[in-house]
Amino acid sequence: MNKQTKVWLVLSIALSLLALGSACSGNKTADTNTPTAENAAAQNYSGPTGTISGVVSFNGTPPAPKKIDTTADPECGRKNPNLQTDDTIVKDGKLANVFVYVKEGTVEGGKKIGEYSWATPTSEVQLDQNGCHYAPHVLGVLVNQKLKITNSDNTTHNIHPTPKLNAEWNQSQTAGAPAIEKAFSRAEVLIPVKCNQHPWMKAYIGVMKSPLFAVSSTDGTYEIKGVPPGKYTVIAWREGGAGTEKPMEVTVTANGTAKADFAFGEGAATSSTKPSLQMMPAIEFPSLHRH
Ligand SMILES: [Cu+2]
Repeated sequence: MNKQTKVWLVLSIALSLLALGSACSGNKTADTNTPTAENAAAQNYSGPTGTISGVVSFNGTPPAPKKIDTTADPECGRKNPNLQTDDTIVKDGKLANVFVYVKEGTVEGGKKIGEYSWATPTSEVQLDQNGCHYAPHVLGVLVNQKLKITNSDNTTHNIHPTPKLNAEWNQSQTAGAPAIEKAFSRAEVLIPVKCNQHPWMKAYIGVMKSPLFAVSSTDGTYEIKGVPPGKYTVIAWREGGAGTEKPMEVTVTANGTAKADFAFGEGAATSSTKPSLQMMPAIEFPSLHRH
């Protein structure tokens, strides 16, 4: 093969690669119709992951749930005659409704967890109003993920999130009205939600940029799957006042399970207690718009 042929060969290979390349980017452009799919393709973590799991305890005697006076709306009393406060749900010393999330940290290899992005799930998260009570009481969604709010009661509710970083809104939902679909565009941990009709109704929504969060169950357990190996600050957040948070340093290995148990209540002051509802954005991810 002479020199000229070689040059020609190299050139044609380069040209074919270019053509291939533009075909690919053509596909990606089409994907931008689903805004986060593109981010996911470009920035998602793809490697082995581990799990963070643990149990949230409540030390000492928990405050007894109080019966709620529902006389203002007889329908609430009829459907849910034993309605009680739900800010502290403790069973056998284990605390439910604690929001546990990876706040920050470094993935093995040196990149910050905030440098990765996750696709917005196409699935929706449901918040139901049933018996003049929000269910679930504490929940998480990803930024821009659909939140579907339903009314299972024969009365009118008025859903009213009071965020600090997102836009505030409130909306009435009569009995039998279709679901209200909403999303939050900015990460915020956590947004209190109230009902303007029933002052006792409260819920909390964590708006997250990553799915690295969980809510403790009635047995106090939680599990966060899909965590890239690395070292992280994990926060356990519990409602009350402006919220109380407990941080913990956690090391996650590939395919391993890191244990992180938390405790609230009396004598559980192993870590700082500070208001977290003031300005506690979730992991600060950089903006990943490509265009
Ligand atoms: Cu209500």
